Amino acid sequence: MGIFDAFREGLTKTRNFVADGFAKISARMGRFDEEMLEDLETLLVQADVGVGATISIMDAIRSEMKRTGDASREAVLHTLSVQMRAILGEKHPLELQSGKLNILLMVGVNGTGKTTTAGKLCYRFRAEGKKVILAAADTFRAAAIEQLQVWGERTDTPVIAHTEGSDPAAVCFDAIRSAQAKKADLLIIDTAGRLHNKQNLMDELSKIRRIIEREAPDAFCQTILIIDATTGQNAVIQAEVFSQAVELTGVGITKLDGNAKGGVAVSIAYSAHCPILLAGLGEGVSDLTDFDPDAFVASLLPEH
Ligand SMILES: Nc1nc2c(ncn2[C@@H]2O[C@H](COP(=O)(O)OP(=O)(O)OP(=O)(O)O)[C@@H](O)[C@H]2O)c(=O)[nH]1
Ligand SMILES: [Mg+2]
Repeated sequence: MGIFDAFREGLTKTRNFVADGFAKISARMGRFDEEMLEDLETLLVQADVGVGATISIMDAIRSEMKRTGDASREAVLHTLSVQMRAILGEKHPLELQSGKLNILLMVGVNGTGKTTTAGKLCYRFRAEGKKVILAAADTFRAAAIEQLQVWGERTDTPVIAHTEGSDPAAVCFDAIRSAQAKKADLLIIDTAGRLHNKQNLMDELSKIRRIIEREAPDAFCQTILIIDATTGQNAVIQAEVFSQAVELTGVGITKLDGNAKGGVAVSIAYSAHCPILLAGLGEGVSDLTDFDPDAFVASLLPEH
């Protein structure tokens, strides 16, 4: 499946919500009036585009209408699409550097999809012929270690794990040593779900970072915050707070499928100041793609 089709299929519920809402508003009259613009504003906020991004989009729509005198459905939709695209910025695919060890550190709050995304990334990079190792640095629950081991089996990837309750930084130490000995291309570290206000968990993350810097100073390390689209504006707050606490390379947004909250990507791009790298569009092993702003906007809005 091409990237446009993947987004289109994954974002069906959000598109239905936004496109149906837009159709209802624009069906009232041929031209947009102030009441219709206000309804469009409400629709965007309901689709989790966020208040800040929505205001900026609506300001642009109003001033473009004033400038051109064109208040048609097509003109409004065009400006909406251009503005969303501008907020989302350039495409930032997740890339590895060749000839050295790459490390991906998966962070985020509970249940956002860190382990699943780590597994999907294994699948993707194994398919590209890369030598990959998984580190089970979520030692909080035995089930978390087992869950990662299942992904290891599924993707034919070795998993470095200790027992439940052991030191996550020690797991990382062993995993780095193993990755170096095997000349692996990529080490993916799965961490425990943490709340940004839980100081001990944030400290644990800093300790992992220090181990990486000490033991693998030449590695190319990327820290990816995994956020769950279904949590709407809460996801935006997580992105803001985590980007202040740890040096984030970018964000992966999961669960863009199956709900009407896909607009949250626009909200995150508007407020979090860090690129969206990945999109989770389902639970399957191949339901992960690089975040593609063009495909995203085309999938969210009605045809025009
Ligand atoms: N529909 C859908 N479900 C997803 C996606 N990504 C993850 N999930 C599901 O979300 C649930 C939680 O995923 P996990 O990968 O266990 O999340 P986690 O962040 O590792 O959770 P903790 O380790 O408890 O912090 C699982 O049931 C996954 O199958 C996605 O892109 N789409
Ligand atoms: Mg997990």
